[in-house]
Amino acid sequence: MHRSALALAGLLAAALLLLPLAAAAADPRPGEITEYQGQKLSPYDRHYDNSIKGAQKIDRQAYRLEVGGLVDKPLSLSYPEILALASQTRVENMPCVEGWDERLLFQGVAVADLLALAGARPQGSTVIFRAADGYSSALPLAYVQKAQVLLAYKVNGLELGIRRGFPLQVVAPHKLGYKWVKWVTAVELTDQPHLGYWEKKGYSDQADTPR
Ligand SMILES: Nc1nc2c(c(=O)[nH]1)N[C@H]1C(S)=C(S)[C@@H](COP(=O)(O)O)O[C@H]1N2
Ligand SMILES: [Mo]
Repeated sequence: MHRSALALAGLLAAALLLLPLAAAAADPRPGEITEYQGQKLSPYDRHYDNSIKGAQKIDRQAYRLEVGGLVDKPLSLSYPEILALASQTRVENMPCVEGWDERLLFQGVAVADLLALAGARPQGSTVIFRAADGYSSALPLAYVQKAQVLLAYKVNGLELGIRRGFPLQVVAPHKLGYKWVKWVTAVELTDQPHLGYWEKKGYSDQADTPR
């Protein structure tokens, strides 16, 4: 009894000592943008990783983004080819169902532009995003166009590292985090509904968030 009370007090003291360390924001990386047009950004570096199979290592030279499905001219784009396309830069908030948010500055290519480039056929209604870890998620084409969904290659001004989803992460404004596919390898236009990894397990396919 006495000993366990002492041990408990020791644990509490240790926790109190470590608390300020855990709460302190990570130092920004060299060149990291921390504020944009008056908005404070979440840090690029954070400690958790909730992805289904951990970070995926994608070879920069061998990488191709496939854009296919209901298109007339399927694309197979290298990383430099993607960087050479017209891009957009925007702050967006990503809310996870686990209860946390990240407000980050993204730069990337509009998925609607890629589909137009590939000659999207009019019967396409759903856009599927597939990733190197076998993960997938889908979004309605109308939403992809209206919300200007991006395939981002930069976060807070920095190239996406392997934990951030190198080379590309989906940026899906006002949708929950599980729509924000990382390590994207393929974009597929279809006229069929598609339930992604978490959607198949019962999470909402709409995944709308008021935030
Ligand atoms: N390929 C892939 N993408 C994924 C996931 C995953 O497991 N695999 N997890 C999703 C979930 S549930 C969330 S909340 C976000 C987390 O993104 P972040 O690491 O950029 O914060 O990634 C999403 N994209
Ligand atoms: Mo999530």
